[in-house]
Amino acid sequence: MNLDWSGVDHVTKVDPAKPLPGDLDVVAHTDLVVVGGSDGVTEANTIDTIERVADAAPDLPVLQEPYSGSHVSAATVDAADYVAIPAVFNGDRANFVAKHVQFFAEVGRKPAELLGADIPLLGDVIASRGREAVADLAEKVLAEGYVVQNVDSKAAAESGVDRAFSADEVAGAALATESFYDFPVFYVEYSGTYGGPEDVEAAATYLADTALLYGGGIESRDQTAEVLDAGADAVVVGDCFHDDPDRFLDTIP
Ligand code: 1GP
Repeated sequence: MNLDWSGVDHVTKVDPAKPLPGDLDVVAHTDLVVVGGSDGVTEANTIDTIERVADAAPDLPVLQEPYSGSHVSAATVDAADYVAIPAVFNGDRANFVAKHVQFFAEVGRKPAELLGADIPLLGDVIASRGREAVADLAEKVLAEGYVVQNVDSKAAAESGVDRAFSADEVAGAALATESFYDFPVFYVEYSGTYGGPEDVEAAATYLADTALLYGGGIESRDQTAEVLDAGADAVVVGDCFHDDPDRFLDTIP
């Protein structure tokens, strides 16, 4: 599954565990919202955040980006347009393979609980309706190849990252994302600090069909421009949306 990234060059990452800005209407200036964080996220605060963003900007596409299957439910799948699931190349095994197997095993085992489908508990009917319910979720799943480059961030701690990749390794991860894993998104994550254009340039070399996102420390239009000029399809802005709405508006290209 992929969304149409043409026309999306500014993404806002809204953390359900952080207070929202007083004037939430500023969110309408972005092109797409990702709801997710690295600490303190729950199903309940995810739904609340998706609903508040939808009230402020009804036409904005919203991705839920969980770091645990416990954030995903029938209600969140229903509320979000997509469920973006990170696979962290420089993370530990849990964050490239194990969490995903666990999540999809849960979907297969309990599709009714997860997806809210009314599934009779008998024979072949379970199998066929269960597959339909799973297909509903699969329609919304968006796999993201990730590199987490700020080893001091909560995102690094959550995904078991203890070493940033070199630019060559970032390029290799991007190439693998497009030509081997076939994920629709590659995400260079510098969460909390500005990483500059180098990794984006390295990744962009190998990406033709994969959307290239950069997030981390963006606080100005100049930084947005630098990252987009380096080859990113979109920048992702997080902290400054929560902390300083005026500065946030200055990151819009
Ligand atoms: C975090 O990439 C996003 O997941 C955005 O980073 O919070 O540093 O803007 P910042």
